[in-house]
Amino acid sequence: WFKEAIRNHLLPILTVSGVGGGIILGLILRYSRAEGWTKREIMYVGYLGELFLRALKALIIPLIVSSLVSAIGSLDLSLSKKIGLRAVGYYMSTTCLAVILGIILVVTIHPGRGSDDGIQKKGKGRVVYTPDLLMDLPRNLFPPNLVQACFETYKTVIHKPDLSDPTDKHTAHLIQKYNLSDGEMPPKEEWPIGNDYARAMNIMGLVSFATAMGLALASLGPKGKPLLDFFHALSEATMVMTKWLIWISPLGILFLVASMMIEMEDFSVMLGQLGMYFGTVVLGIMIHGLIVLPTIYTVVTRKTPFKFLANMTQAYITAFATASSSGTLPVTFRCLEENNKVDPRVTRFVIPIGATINMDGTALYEAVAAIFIAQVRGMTLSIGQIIAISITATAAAIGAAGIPQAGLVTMVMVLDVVGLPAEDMTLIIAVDWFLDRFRTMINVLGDSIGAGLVYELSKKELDTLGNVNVNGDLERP
Ligand code: DAS
Repeated sequence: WFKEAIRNHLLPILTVSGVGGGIILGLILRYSRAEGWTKREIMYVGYLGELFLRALKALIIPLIVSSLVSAIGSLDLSLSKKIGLRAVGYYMSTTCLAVILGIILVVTIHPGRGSDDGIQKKGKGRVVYTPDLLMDLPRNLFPPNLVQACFETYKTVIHKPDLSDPTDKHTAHLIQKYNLSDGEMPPKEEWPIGNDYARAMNIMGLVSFATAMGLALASLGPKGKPLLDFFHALSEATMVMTKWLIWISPLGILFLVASMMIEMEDFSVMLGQLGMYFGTVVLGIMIHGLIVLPTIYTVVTRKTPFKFLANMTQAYITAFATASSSGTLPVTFRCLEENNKVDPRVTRFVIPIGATINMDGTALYEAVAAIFIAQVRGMTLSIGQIIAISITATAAAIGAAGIPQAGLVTMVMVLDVVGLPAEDMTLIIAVDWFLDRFRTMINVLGDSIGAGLVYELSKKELDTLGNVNVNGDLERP
């Protein structure tokens, strides 16, 4: 028991000590030099953390594609199409509701308040940081960023943009990315238009391609098995790599927090903001989990949800403790089938795919976090950017796997959509491991209610399906 407890709780202990160590190291460094730090030196302090973030970025594409293709490819399409459509319809609608709820809350509560004058804006009044890409190259040696590095090398070294000409689209990108304080930021309307949408649609495109590939493999049946096994193995391997990264994260967090402590202008404002942000996420999760989802269950099944929800308690507790929807699967199955008497033919079909693509808690969290960071940076987001964020948060939640802090991995792409650098995750990384437990609990709750709901609606189809034999496999009629 003791070993199990340590393994389950060692990571949070390491993460909290990483944050604590980062704060102490950052304060020592900050007050050890009266003349302050240049942006480049701050970059050196945060360097290991930066590498950690780049490694996270490198995992995004393999994680999303493999977890989606592997989950959807395993669907048994010969089963009732109606059950599948009901399940996917429920997943998409509840995920969208979660994102909309998150955006309404974060825009009304405005947790990033207090830095409207952008005091947390990076690089304000700092030494000009020239984009020395040769120095940057080691940071970019991960696949997705390699292309970006070449592109930036072209723009900076070969193209040599004239920084005084704000209409040059490369200049605007570099000014924004490197906080160059030479030329003032060009007015918003001159920035490269549409890039927010473009990036959001890229990610949605990736998710829809992976979904289509999964459905194609599922429809191929035995012929698709070799390729499907490849994606299963890729998914397992990517999750192992993500777990390795998550175990290294305390070290990365230490240096990221240290570099943030050096350059942060006003602690009390930041702590207040972080508290408000934490409250916003938990409030959203509670509203979604205790009001929205049970209401949907009641309206659709005409039954009160209390008994059903009470029977799932063990699953919520496991989800909170492990911060992993996939890790909670065995308990979710048992609670649904033994306590709530949901037919195994439905749970076997709905739950495995739900654990991967139906993550309401994560979707809400990604939207809130990205908009919160923009607020802290003093950025005013246009409605178009908020729509781009909601599209990307939905795609990020669908693509995230049900493992600890998977939401952190996909958060990088939500920030990227509105041009926020991945380093800005440092603002929320300190509380992410704890919020992960809340969002995982809601992810599992959403999957369970989905199974219960689909079961209630599919009773008449169930006699057309096969029976589940003693070892839980489906036998067609
Ligand atoms: N921990 C993930 C899960 O298992 C959720 C997340 O990281 O956002 O659902």
